[in-house]
Amino acid sequence: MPSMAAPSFLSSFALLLALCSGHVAAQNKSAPAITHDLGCVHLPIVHSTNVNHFSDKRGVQLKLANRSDVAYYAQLSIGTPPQPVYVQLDTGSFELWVNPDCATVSDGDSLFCERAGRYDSAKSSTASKLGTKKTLRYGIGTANISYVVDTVSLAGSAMGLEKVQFGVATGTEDHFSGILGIGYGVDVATPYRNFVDELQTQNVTKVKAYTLALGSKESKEGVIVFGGVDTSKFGGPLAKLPIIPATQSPDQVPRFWVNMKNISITPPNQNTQVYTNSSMPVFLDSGSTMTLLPPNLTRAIAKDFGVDGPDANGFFRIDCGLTNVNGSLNFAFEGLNVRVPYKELIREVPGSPPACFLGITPSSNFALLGDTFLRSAYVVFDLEDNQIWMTQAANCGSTPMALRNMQDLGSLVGACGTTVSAVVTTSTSVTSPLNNANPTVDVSDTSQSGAPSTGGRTQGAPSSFGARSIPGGGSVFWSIASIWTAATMAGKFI
Ligand SMILES: *[C@@H]1O[C@H](CO)[C@@H](O)[C@H](O)[C@H]1NC(C)=O
Ligand SMILES: *[C@@H]1O[C@H](CO)[C@@H](O)[C@H](O)[C@H]1NC(C)=O
Ligand SMILES: *[C@@H]1O[C@H](CO)[C@@H](O)[C@H](O)[C@H]1NC(C)=O
Ligand SMILES: *[C@@H]1O[C@H](CO)[C@@H](O)[C@H](O)[C@H]1NC(C)=O
Ligand SMILES: *[C@@H]1O[C@H](CO)[C@@H](O)[C@H](O)[C@H]1NC(C)=O
Ligand SMILES: *[C@@H]1O[C@H](CO)[C@@H](O)[C@H](O)[C@H]1NC(C)=O
Ligand SMILES: *[C@@H]1O[C@H](CO)[C@@H](O)[C@H](O)[C@H]1NC(C)=O
Ligand SMILES: CC(=O)N[C@H]1CO[C@H](CO)[C@@H](O)[C@@H]1O
Repeated sequence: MPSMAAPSFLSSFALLLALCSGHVAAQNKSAPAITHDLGCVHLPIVHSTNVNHFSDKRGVQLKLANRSDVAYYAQLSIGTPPQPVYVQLDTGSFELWVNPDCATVSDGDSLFCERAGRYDSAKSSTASKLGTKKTLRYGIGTANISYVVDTVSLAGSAMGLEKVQFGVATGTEDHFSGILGIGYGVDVATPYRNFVDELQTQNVTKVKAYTLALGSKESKEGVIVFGGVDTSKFGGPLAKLPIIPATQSPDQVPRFWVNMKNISITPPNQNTQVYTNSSMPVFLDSGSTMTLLPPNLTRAIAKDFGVDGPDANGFFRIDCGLTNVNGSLNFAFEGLNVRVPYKELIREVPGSPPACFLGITPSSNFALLGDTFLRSAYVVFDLEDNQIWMTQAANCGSTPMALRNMQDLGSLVGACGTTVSAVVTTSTSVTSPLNNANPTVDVSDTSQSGAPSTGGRTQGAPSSFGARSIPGGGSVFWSIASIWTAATMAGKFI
């Protein structure tokens, strides 16, 4: 039996301070900070405030640092002494790896890449190399990794994990940070315990579950709570959606597949219209900047945003003025309707003038809800009971709490008030007096024929996601960290 006790440097307050100074030193070494998350102003260990529902010290809170709206990161500290590294949080893949080759990405991305931090196993007294290698293939890019086992702690947290297996890249293409795959792990998608498995095995979390609140574009900061929830990031109850078992899912890969009932649009005049053929299984993918939907559906939505066709890269360029229009695209699930405000749906690429794109791109191979959806949702991923708990995201403070068991979620009510809730209790449709309708929003699809389009999806080759840059758009890299190809999955138990 390996010793599972928390390393002593992680369990003392003195070393919490050491972690903080390590953090500052790294910022100092790598010139301008990539995050404002400096210093240890709040104790990042989650404390229970409700002893009836929550155990103490069983949730771990990480701050997410956004990089514009391209991808979402968390900071890990790896090794002894700890080396801070930013990794992209990816619900759609399964493994942790670090040290991308920053020379293979574009100028703007390489700077970010370098500042995200690197891990050197030679500088860690607790590192051991396993001598095994693997190639990971993503929707965009590949990574060749060698496996290492080392201590991993959560930046700014006193919680730590010993003997965590992860990859150190020996060569990568098109990756500007390492990736923290937080999908299914041991016995499902990986032959070893992944990061989420280890959190539970080493009793850092009580449950194999975590909560993702990416945060709105405006708030620029979200939170992931491993083993717990943040009740100040939603209002009202959560709706429970079963995760579709891999064997019944469109691509047979164990992802967070759920049944989407329909998509509708609510323009400023409040005249909500449901899109035809918008009922289908979708998976929740924080590793994808964009939401991917079938071409016909994407085109119908794009039309309502005033654009007829995609550009050469498959993106729908839209009027940036729409970010100020009070409308929403709504994603309905059983008992739940998540409203995504235009502002959050639209991908704004900085520049002069800025360019704006519909946050949905067409894909015949995948239906996934990426960051352009997830920013507006509050999602609990329960890898134990294979459930998603979801509602509208809100923000009324910070109340991270640990979960003792997943059943507690059934009676949990968010602190932000029920007016922000997305959970449907009656089927009354609301029609309010009109605001001034926006002339660029032309709702044309009014019918709904609910044939779920489940058939025929296969895992795509990376080339099916080829469009990665927008001419003249500067650094507009987008990410699909998580679409593993069939080759990657086939090799998963090697
Ligand atoms: C984790 O908790 C369980 C149940 O309380 C206990 O049996 C086990 O020994 C603990 N493991 C570690 C590594 O502390
Ligand atoms: C880091 O900060 C310390 C103290 O603020 C300073 O003395 C040192 O020169 C800095 N190092 C670099 C590489 O900037
Ligand atoms: C990964 O390794 C394979 C096999 O050795 C090699 O062909 C490929 O070029 C490597 N890829 C990268 C990005 O280093
Ligand atoms: C909706 O799906 C049906 C059945 O697959 C198809 O015949 C029809 O053309 C689709 N409609 C649109 C607008 O894509
Ligand atoms: C897409 O729409 C066209 C025209 O409405 C229709 O003919 C075609 O069947 C649709 N494709 C799918 C996959 O529904
Ligand atoms: C947007 O529309 C909603 C629903 O009608 C309304 O409650 C809200 O006040 C509107 N906001 C603005 C800024 O007009
Ligand atoms: C959309 O889905 C929701 C949730 O299942 C359902 O209540 C609603 O009736 C659906 N709308 C249409 C037009 O199918
Ligand atoms: C920490 C970080 O990278 N924050 C950035 C989040 O995104 C906005 C733009 O939307 C940047 O201004 C922040 O610097």
